[in-house]
Amino acid sequence: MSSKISLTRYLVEQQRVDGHIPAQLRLLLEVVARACKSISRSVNKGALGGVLGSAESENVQGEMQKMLDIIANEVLIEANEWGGHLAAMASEEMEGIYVVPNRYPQGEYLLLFDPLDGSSNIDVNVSIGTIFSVLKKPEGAGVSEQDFLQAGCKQVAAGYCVYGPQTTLVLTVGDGVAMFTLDREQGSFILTQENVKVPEDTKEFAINMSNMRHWDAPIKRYVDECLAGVEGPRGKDFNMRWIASMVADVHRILTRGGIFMYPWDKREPDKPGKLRLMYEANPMGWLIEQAGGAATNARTRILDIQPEKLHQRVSVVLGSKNEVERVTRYHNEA
Ligand code: P6P
Repeated sequence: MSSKISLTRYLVEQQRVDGHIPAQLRLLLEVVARACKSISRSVNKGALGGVLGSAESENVQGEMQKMLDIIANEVLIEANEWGGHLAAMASEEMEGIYVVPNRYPQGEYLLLFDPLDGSSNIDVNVSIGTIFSVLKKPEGAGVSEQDFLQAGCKQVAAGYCVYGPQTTLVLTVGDGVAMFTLDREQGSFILTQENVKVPEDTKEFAINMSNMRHWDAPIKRYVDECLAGVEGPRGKDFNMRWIASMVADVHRILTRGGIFMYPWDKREPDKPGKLRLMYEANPMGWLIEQAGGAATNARTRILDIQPEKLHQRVSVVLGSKNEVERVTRYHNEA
């Protein structure tokens, strides 16, 4: 019987065999995974845990917070602040960075996260998830928000945990993408897929179609051609999915291919898009690239974007390489 490989063993081997990740980064990732297990327990309790519904407060994005948003944020902060591997954290739910208190040793990594992405799905029992990204703190004493403003290509680890029919942790440390499914009886994440690959072509697109009248012409051209099906210029029929939970949509694409789009639209012309660069687009973009896909802002590679603000937004087109490149081509031709 093939021995089950736990997340711990996978990370130890990435550290020892491949010399790929330092011990401090391995420890950080194990702490994040444990925090995700704890969040999964709260999510799975739902109404029984008294954790559904609104928290009657707004986050820095001006969005109504759900109680589980706040719980997930606190779980990640409390799990990671004492271990000595982090200097500071940044979260979608907090305006400024959270510097590790002086009573704990400061480490060399920076952790960014969207503690519970897809909040609008919490109360209707649809998959949600935690997205995380790890950067190295620049040399020098202390830590500031400026230290976080690194392009996505500087990430040293990225991943998400999707809380769905299974709780699955998906991770890259720059050596491909691996998936770990939570074995609740043992309480450990077990390796269930490695060397994840996104097919270069697809027949499945994901976008919120209710925004169609607000899109720019190249996006409209691309979607119209998908809708035209086999009689249209693409010569094939397409399927559509939109879960309105980026983690769930990206997980489907990593599992069977597809293209995900949350483009700029004219409702808020001064904003490049809805999704956040640092703790949504960058980690998801790196995972997709590590699995052989592509991730752009409809024109240029997401991981090359030099951030100017911690919570800055970005347009996102990611997934099967040939489809993402087609969207870029249509923007260049416009
Ligand atoms: P809409 C969830 O709120 C989120 O940030 C992503 O997870 C998701 O892809 C998107 O917003 C859904 O946005 O406008 O379709 O509700």
